[in-house]
Amino acid sequence: MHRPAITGTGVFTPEQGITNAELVVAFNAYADRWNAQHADAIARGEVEPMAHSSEDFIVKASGIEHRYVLDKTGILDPEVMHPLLRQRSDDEPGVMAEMGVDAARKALAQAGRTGADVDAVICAASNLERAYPAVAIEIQQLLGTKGFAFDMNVACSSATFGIQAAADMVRSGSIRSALVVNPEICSGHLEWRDRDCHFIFGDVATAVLIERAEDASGPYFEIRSTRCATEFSNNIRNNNGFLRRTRPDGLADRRDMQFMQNGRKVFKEVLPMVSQHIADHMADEGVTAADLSRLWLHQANKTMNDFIGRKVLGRDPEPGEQPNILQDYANTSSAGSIIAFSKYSNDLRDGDKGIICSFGAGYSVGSVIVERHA
Ligand code: CO8
Repeated sequence: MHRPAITGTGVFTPEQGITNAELVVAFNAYADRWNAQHADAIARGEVEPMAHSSEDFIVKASGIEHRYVLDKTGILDPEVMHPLLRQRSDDEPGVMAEMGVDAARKALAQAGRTGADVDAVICAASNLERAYPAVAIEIQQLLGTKGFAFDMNVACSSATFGIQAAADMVRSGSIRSALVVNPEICSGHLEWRDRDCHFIFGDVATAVLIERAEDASGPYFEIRSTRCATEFSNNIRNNNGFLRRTRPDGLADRRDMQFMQNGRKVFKEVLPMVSQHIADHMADEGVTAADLSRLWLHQANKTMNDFIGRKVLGRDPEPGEQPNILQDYANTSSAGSIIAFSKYSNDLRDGDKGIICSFGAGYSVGSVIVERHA
């Protein structure tokens, strides 16, 4: 048996960003147009007018102030209201592979490695841009890694579940190293025309390199233990899929072909599930709150993270103990906790411990207990 360790992390951040102010202006213009187009039906009481969105609500309800996206022009155009990405030929890298490779190269550079040192690539993300061939295999080819590659999807928990899969393979000895890559193009499956959720998501890609601890050439985070759990729920759902054209109105502009959630229910049901999950994981590993230097939580909602931080530590987290990045990146699905880990972990000292934790659609929860070796 070997000790798996995270030896490098990388984040690809898109060049374009959207502030809440820009987002609300575009949404309200869209709502005004829609109300004008449906003025008669609204007057007859057949449909409700669309209400305006508000910056104050967004910050108060979520803590989100800004998001990065691959294309803001389409999203902010009231006649379009979704990103516009060019069609790429099959001979050039796909967009998910391209952003994943950028994050992966940064992770490899941090660890002092090249693609040739890697035995496996897992592309773990909420959505995949095509059915096949696997995006992971394209990343494998672009990086020149050895061995094998595969895609997996556990929505918001894709990264932590991917880390467990890779860590288990490294631990057992079937591979020496793996890249877990998380290209999340959340703007592609967000319904920008729905004020209940139009502010929630952003785009990003993250990567972690996992190697045997004895192979590490610099400081690393030993993966002490991982734990994954799932419980079926329809409260976060997207019905788009490969059977779409087989259904009578499958190609229609249907609301359920984009991200949908019952945010209040998710909030109420996921909080106790996550708090208990982390508490059980820590107890089974003999880790107490006093042993933890940092929590890198899923980045969906600031109030939710404050609550989980208090539950896990038994007190209000000190500034920096539970870093949030959602104010800048919004919810980036599985990548959120990895962005936080990548940006806020280098200051930890030898022996310091922390927990990476994701939660969301499925429902799914994944926790990874790590220990710094400097
Ligand atoms: N502006 C102004 N008012 C608004 C707006 C808006 N934009 N939106 C809603 N309101 C109004 C509502 O209409 C409602 O009015 P009323 O009280 O009159 O009915 C009022 O504000 C309150 O609305 P809510 O009850 O919906 O507001 P909440 O306080 O619950 O906040 C949140 C909404 C922020 C969504 C909150 O419920 C939340 O964060 N819940 C947790 C959600 C969560 O963690 N989800 C997991 C996300 S899934 C994930 O991370 C990955 C999924 C897979 C990837 C998908 C990628 C696209």
